[in-house]
Amino acid sequence: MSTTAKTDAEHFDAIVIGAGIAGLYQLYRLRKLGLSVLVFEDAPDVGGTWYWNCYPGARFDSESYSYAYFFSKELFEEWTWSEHFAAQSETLRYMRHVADRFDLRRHIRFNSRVEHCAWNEADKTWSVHAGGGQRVRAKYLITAVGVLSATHMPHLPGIEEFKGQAYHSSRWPQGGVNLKGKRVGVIGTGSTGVQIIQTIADEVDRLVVFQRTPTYCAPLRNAPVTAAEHEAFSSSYDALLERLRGTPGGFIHSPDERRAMEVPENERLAYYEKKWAEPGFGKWLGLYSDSLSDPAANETAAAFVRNKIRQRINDPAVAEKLIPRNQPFGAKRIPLETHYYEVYNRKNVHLVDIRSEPISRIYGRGIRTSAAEYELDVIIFATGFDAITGNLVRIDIRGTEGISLADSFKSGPHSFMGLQVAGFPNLFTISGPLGGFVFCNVPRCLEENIDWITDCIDYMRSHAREVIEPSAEAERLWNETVQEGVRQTLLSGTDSWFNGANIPGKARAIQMYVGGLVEFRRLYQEMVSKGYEGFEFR
Ligand code: NA7
Repeated sequence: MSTTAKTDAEHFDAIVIGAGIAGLYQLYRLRKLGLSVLVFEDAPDVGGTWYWNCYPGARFDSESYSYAYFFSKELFEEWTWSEHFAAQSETLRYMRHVADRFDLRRHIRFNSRVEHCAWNEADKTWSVHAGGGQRVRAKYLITAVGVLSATHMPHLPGIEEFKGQAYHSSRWPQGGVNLKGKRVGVIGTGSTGVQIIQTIADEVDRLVVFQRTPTYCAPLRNAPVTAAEHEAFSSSYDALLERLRGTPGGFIHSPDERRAMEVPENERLAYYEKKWAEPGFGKWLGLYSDSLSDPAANETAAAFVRNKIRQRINDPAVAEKLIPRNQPFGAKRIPLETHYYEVYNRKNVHLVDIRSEPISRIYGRGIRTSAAEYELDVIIFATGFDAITGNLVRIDIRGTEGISLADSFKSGPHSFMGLQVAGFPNLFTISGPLGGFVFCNVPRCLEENIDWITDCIDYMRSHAREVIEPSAEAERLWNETVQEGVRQTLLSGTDSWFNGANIPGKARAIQMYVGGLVEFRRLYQEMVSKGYEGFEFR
């Protein structure tokens, strides 16, 4: 039985931190197992990333049907997505529906930020302190804190002097912001900046985009889902699930097995054109098998995309600023866009390349660069996230030796398969660092990660095991596997949130296993079949 009453001595089987996509499903699974579960959620509602990121233009870059939960066939079949790539408001509505349909809310405490967690070796429990003086204990602590949710706000001098409105995209006011007729500056041109810029350009009086690194963007090609398409999707649950489980990233897209240079140039270009014309990530994840590992193969795709970008921009000088140089195509996540490049053909839009014209400070009326002053009413920081580990290290989590997770990760994250961290018993980290449940279509990975955790807890209960923790040696060997995988790709050489390079002071280290979900599944299943090899039980 669960209780949500607030007393000092509250004890649960499991505490879950976060009520986003992961937290809701983890709650559902553990409750089914008969555990008492309490979920702490910082926000006043469910949704996680999809609650906070309500900025203009926020939407999926995965196909809606592939992003939905698959744990309930009935849920899958009864929900109708209105667009192939749904907008944030629709996704949040879906998540609220899931919370209500499965009666999950009564186990969730909203407006409750977890501040401190400490392992007690004596009674083998976690004590958890959350906002408002809440104190609880639990045998298992599960973080469902999101991969992209710890806001990265750059330290720009003078930021506090700005007299207008300033927002980070991931803390956008829930009621929206009226940008009509305003002078708006956007800092950041990753997926978020791109979505904002293309959405607000024709509404604002003047838009100034501050770009540090140009990014390869590719067309999303969104469209409404027709009644016939909905019919086809909702009756294809089994086939779709099988397809998603067979691709490296849990997306519907998978690469052509051939190597790029094996394919005659004409045929290769025709293939790139075909992918370009299709919706979604096929133009990134559906290229050749060596597109993200062989520089020559990659360059064929990069040149193709550079050409596509150039064709869409009227002013060649602006085009040159927007075209990435010395950067492999797809070594960081590709923003999918709708008329993004055409925005720069508008008279009210100005692009500032802050590598050649650096921001010197923010001042009362706007942003000052080395070359000019830009007067602004609103500044939007689309500057991304301290990804994967950010929200873990912002909570004071103390393991067996009293060492914090933040200190433990100082020289780079460590874990065994992203599932657990040595020194932190009975702590399960959903989408944890160095794991194989990160580089993917997020819900597909999360469901699989959560199924693993739930099965593990079930195993512990049926085998009278109280504590599970990976060995330091297992972590060391796993890290070698991760690093070996990364060496075979172009990912580590490109600055991005994949390797922590976007956060000043963060150890630059790849933060995830990149060998693909299919191979990762094989590895973790083998580990389980060998009696959870690499873990120690007490
Ligand atoms: P990203 O992809 O990390 O993009 C952040 C953007 O902000 C990127 O253009 C950065 O430039 C820029 N940035 C970051 N810090 C600064 C400073 N200090 N000054 C100027 N510009 C800066 O985050 P998003 O939110 O767009 O997307 C994250 C993921 O969410 C995305 O991959 C999808 O999976 C959904 P940089 O490139 O680092 O030079």
